[in-house]
Amino acid sequence: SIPEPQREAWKKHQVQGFTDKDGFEKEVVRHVETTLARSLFNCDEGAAYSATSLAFRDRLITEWNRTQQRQTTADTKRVYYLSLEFLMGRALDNAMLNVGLKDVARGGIDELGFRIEDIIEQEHDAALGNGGLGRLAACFLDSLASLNYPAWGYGLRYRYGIFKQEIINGYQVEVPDYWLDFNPWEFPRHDVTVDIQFYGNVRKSQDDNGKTVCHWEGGEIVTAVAYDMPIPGYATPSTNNLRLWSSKASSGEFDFQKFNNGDYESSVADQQRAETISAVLYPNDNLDRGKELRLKQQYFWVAASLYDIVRRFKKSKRAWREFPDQVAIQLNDTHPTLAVVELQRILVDIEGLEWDEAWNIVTSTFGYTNHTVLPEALEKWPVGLMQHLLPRHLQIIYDINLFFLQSVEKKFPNDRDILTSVSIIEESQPKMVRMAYLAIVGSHKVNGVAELHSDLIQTTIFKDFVKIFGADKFTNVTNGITPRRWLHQANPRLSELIASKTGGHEFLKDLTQLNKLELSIDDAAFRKEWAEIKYANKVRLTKYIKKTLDVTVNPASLFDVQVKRIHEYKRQQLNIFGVIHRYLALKAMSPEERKKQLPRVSIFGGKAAPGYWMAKQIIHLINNVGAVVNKDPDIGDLLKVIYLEDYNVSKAEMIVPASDLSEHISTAGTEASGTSNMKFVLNGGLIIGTCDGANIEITREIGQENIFLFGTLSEDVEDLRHAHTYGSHTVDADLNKVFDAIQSGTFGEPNDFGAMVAAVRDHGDYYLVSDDFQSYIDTQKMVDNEYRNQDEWVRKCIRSVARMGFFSSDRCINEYAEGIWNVEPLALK
Ligand code: 7GP
Repeated sequence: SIPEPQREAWKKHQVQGFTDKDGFEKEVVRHVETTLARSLFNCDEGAAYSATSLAFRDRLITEWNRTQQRQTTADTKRVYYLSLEFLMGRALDNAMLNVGLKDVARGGIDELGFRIEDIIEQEHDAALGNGGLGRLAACFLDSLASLNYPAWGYGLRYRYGIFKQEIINGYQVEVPDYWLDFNPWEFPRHDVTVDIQFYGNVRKSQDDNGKTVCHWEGGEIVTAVAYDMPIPGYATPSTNNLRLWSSKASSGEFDFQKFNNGDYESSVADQQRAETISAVLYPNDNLDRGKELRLKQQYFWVAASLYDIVRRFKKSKRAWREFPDQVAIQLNDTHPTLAVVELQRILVDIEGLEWDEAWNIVTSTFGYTNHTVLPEALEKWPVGLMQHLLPRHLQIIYDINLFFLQSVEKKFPNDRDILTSVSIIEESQPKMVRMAYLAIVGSHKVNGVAELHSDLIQTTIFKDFVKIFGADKFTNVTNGITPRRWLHQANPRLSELIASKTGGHEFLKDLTQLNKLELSIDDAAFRKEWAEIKYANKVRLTKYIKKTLDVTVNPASLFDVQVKRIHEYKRQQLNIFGVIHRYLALKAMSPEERKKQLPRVSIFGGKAAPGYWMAKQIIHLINNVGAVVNKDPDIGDLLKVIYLEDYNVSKAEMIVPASDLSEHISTAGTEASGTSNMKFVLNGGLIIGTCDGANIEITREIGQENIFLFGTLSEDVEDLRHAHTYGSHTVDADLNKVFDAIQSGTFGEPNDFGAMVAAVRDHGDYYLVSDDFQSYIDTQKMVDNEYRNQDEWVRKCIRSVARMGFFSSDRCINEYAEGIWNVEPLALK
């Protein structure tokens, strides 16, 4: 650092960042003219977006520097959130609002000849995630910064985020999402690199004291380069860091010999092979595919992150046993579990600690969050692959397992069954490493993401571990969402109305303040304004539907929305069968009877994993139903079926505020929590849902009179599945009529949907669509009836919003901080 006498010059010129319109405009013009090398003659909306973003980025980075400096001097404990996915969405609007300068920017941009809304729309979503788990990580970063926790996110800088979805002739088509063309929000740190080793072999030697030391040698080296994204807190200068690693060939790797021999092609090929590691996000949600490149990604990211964390710790010159006092690492599902092994390797092989001492440090450092009980999502890696790619790590895993099983044997002598059931190595053909078990053994706390889910992991998939470690190791932290993005940013008018009734914007920092809204519930003018805002949000979505799909929908209809990844367990098929049932019923009515019906728009959106055939069939059926229903003159406004292409975070910000009713209808016990359910209710929409995930806690908070629950309970699911397979399984008449319509070609080629129908009718109906169909239809009828009474409906919405305070990710992060990480906030002075 700079010596004391010269620091004066630095202090004098310290960047301050703009605070008013003039200052903002000056920064924008400077960036347009110098950074972008343009002028007022060729500044289009894209350039105006870039310059605006750069102006805000400059501000953020000064706060970032101060925050990091403060954290280093205070030498307090930091949290590291390791996640393979961060579904951030757009950054500009969020930065403007969190810094509190959106109005300043609006005025300035207006004077420079643009509209702020158009500028915001220029930004490409940072879509480095699939669905729930990735978006949760993004909400957590917002809360960590807003609550002044010293925290870093660590992830991978994919060149291609989640694919862009196009719907062509009713089918999903995937298009690559190259999002890095120009990204003003990242700082490449070409000086922060880590060399990561793969393959090779392990050599043993004796040190001076006769102790065996392992050396991992040979193999190949790939370099990790850091890219930082500043994460601004809301209404606080605290600005945290999201560090994403990008892979490139190490300078040693670039084969100059080959190059000089004229084998230019193959030396470039080596380079490309290295870059492949961070090239693409695996597009699966709730599914593990076990590809070698995926394991490479995991180790690459985990090893680079740990190297960084350890390097930072070592600067403090503290003793190793103090590591867990300085560092908490959260494993976002099992994807980063190799971090457990890597830290043990660093401590034992490189730092020379004894095994037990090292293992104590490791287990005190890590916490593990489980996000699903679906068996197809639980990660396992073949022992052979692990041996090949990470030979030393496999040895360490075997040792961890050995010591663990020895402790189990002591506790449960002569119980062979428990040993096989909890072994980290599954004795299958081929043998597999069970990553969830490794994560449990390597962490001091394991949590689920909603009460039901946390109960289920403790009584089903991890029940033997509860016997071994005791119930204290297992806990629940119900998910939450950030009210900044999901209310203030997505629904500015509602946010202002709430502010006017609750005494300012305090609720954005303490969401429980929403309860003050109940005091205004009898105020007719307030309810009227509330309803007007919902209507305006629906009009906005109506225009978008017209523009993108050329379908006219009536904004006075009930907007019924299901947007999320397409998955059989989430049961979009139940929804579309219900839509078909409604269509058939309308068709069978007389014109007079039809006039009495309530118009409804069924809106779907979401991506299917490219390899998930059945999910793609579901998308196809929804689109085919839309094609028939939307142009049926008998139906008109009474029913429209809309498939919104390429559902993502920025589209969610438009869709969520426009919903009257949203669907969260998973088979009970399958949706760990769900988080969009919280977003919809927070925006004044009611929900129809099953007794699953966080729906249960939402019901407890808002009252069962404000939610439409239906369907099988999770404790009955097993018996029903058993009965389907071993008893006689019949499908009720209404659902059969739906199937008949599909199979008679009403919605296109019947063969296309044969497997979908057969899954329910002939193949055991694993997701219990037939069991829940009738109660679903009946509940939808109740929805129609209740929607007719608009005054009462609006009251329900207001009451629900007033009671949603619990579901802020701020509450959630405070629970992690206290119960798992043991970290304290550290505000800037
Ligand atoms: C999701 C769960 O499906 C969802 O219910 C939950 O709200 C969300 O995590 C956040 O906790 N899980 C995933 O996205 C996922 O891919 C497998 O889990 C690792």
